[in-house]
Parts: sequence; C-alpha cells; structure tokens
Amino acid sequence: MNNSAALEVLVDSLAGEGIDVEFVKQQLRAQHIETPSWGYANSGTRFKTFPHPGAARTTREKIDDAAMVHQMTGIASSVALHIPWDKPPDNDYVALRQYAQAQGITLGAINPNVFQDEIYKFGSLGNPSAGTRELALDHILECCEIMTRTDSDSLSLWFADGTNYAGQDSLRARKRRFEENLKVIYENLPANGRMLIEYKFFEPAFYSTDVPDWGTSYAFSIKLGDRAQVLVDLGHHAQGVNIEQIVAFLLDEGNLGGFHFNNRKYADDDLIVGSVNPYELFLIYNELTDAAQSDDEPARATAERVAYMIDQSHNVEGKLASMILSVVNCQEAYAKSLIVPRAKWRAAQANGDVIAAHQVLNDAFRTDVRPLLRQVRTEMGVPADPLAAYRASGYEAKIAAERGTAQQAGGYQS
Ligand code: PSV
Ligand code: MN
Repeated sequence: MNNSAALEVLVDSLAGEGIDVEFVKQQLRAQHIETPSWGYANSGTRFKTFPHPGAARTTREKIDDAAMVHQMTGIASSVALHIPWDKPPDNDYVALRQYAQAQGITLGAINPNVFQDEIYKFGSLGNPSAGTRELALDHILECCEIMTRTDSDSLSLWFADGTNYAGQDSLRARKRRFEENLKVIYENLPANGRMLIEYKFFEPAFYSTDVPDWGTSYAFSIKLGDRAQVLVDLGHHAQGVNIEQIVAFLLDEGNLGGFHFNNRKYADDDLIVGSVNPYELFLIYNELTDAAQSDDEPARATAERVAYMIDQSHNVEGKLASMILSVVNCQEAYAKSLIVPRAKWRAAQANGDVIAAHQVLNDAFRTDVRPLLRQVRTEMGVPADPLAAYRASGYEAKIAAERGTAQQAGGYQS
C-alpha cells in the first residue's frame, strides 16, 4: 500500500473513533524536542568512549549538527549547552547565539557542570568544604548570567553529589547545604528563567546521592517557589519504577519542568529513547497529552510548558542518525498519545471495565501512525522519512572528511 492509501485507511479509522485528525496534525507540527550539544561530540559511557568519524570538535560544529537534525525533522529547533564544555574562549555567548540563529536554531537549556573538576571529589553544593561550595555556586551563578546572553529560559541542574560510605558525611547537613545554595541560585535566575532540578538514584556516588529521587527534587522546588520544577531523566530510575505515574503526579502538582529523554536500560543516559520500551514512552506522552487536553489546572498549564530535551551521548552507534531516530521515536509516541479516544477511555474507566480501558490505550499504541507522520512532515517541508533522508544527504561523509576523527570529547575551539 502506498502512503496515500495507508493514510486514507488510517484517517478513516481515526475519524470513526471521533478523533479530529486536523487537530492531531496541528499538535504534531507544534511539537518540540531539544537536542544536547554533548550528544554530537565524542562522549558517553563511564568506560571507553569510542571516537566517531566526523563527531563535532567545537561548539559551532555541535550547533551545525543540531541544525542538521532540525532540518531533517522540523521539530528539534534548539540545542542545550553544557558549561564549560561549550564555553567560548572569549566568553562571547551573544556571538554563539547569533551563530545558532544563522543555522536556523536557538540555544536552549544551560547545564552547569559541577562534577568534572578535581575540587568536586566530595561534591559541589553538598561538599563539606565551604570554599568548594562557593566555587560551585559561583559557576552556577555565572550560568544564570549566560542564560541572559544566550536567551535561554531554563537552567538545568544535575549534581553528582553524594557519599560512598555510611558515615562519610552528615546526610542532614548535606541536605541543608543544598537548600541554602539552591535558594541563592533561585534568587539569581533571570527574570524569565526557571530552574529544573534533576535527580538520580545512584552514581557516581553509590551509598547516597544528595538528590536521589523525584520526591527530593520536588521538596526542594516547592520550598524554592514557582520557578523551580522537577526534571525527569528517564535513565535515572530503578528498572521497575513507574515513570508515567511520577509524571502524572508532578503534572497534577504543577511541578513537572522537563525531561531528559533516553533509556534506563543503560542505567543512565546514553541509549536511544524508545529503543527498548516504546510502550513506556507512549504512556509518558499519554499522561502529558491527557493533562494538556484536560481542564484541570495547574496540570494543563504545566503540560504546556514542559521542556522536552534529549540527554543522550551515543557511543557505538554514531551521532546524528541516532539523534534523528530519537526525535522520531518521541514524535511517534506523541502521535500515538494524540489518537487515544479519551471520552471512550474515560467511560471504560468509569464503568470499571478494566480490560476495555486497558485496550483503548493498547489500540492507540498499536496503531501505525507513520502514514500520518509522513504526511505531516511533507506539509512541514521536511523529509517524509528523516532517517533515510539523512543517510542519503551525504552529510555523514562530509563531516567525516572535514573533521576527521577527533580523539577527545569536544569543547569549544575557535
Ligand atoms: C547525568 O547523568 C546527566 O543526566 C545530567 O543531565 C548531565 O548534565 C548529563 O547527564 C550529561 O553528563
Ligand atoms: Mn540528564
């Protein structure tokens, strides 16, 4: 069956379920996924980082690659920066922003790095040394200033802080140090800025991490105020955790700030989102769509402002094709969530019809939405098949020839 015939069958069956296909298409056109600058350089894994031919060596090259992903997909118009990995030598962030604009994208969330330097051996904001806490705080405050110059509205905070042995430090004192310093950061956010607090239940510290779970991020953010919210990194959960339930809870509390998409099978953030468990990704999007389409406040307004970001550093599978596939997987999961017949679903739930309610979701998940996505992409002026178009574009060979194979992870070089 060609695409138009497949599309006709799909549209007919969606119309039969009472789905407004034009509305679905409109929502899909408005979708946005931010990609990470660090995903375009040689990066990833705690063990060996395998250099990839053509991997970006400079921030400008990372921006070029992010722009290419946007050209192929039409929904990845911003790139997150990691500081100091993306620090320009002359600190000219305005020039960097203009460079991104010239490539057709914008600069997104600013990610401070308070984990790579020697001084952070015992942590950053939780460190027992006041001097080290101050250095970490200074770096994050500098990131707040950078937000103004890059025109970014999100400060994305992740801390490697924690302890490796029982008794190593006072758990309560570490909590207080965090609270105290987060407050200073909050007070220094730019006027339009918000703070996203990421959590991770283990690693690099293993006995305790200072922000181990969503409950801790949530408790910190409600103490701080409206402009602090929780960031859910899909990789940072134990295997059995129900992430969509966390998403639903945080939406209902008005406290879901954003996502770092990846896959938890690696126990961190290096694998392609949706590659292992596309059903989970669909269920997460289903909660977001459900909130966005409801009259419940603050869930509805919160869903509208969620920052969708990919946090992946591909190691063995190359850089851009894997990023494009990640964006497409998010697009597919979102499309499936948009075709859930919500009234029918609610009726089955209200009737206590467990199987029917479950089946409504499964039917949406099993629907092949690709004909619709091909149509939406064509209407948006991007390739109907982003991955195939990327492979045929010659970009991979071009960057490999121009850049060679860098042995190091790329920071900014002029
Ligand atoms: C840490 O594992 C993390 O998820 C944080 O978001 C970092 O900023 C990112 O990965 C890159 O190291
Ligand atoms: Mn992350």
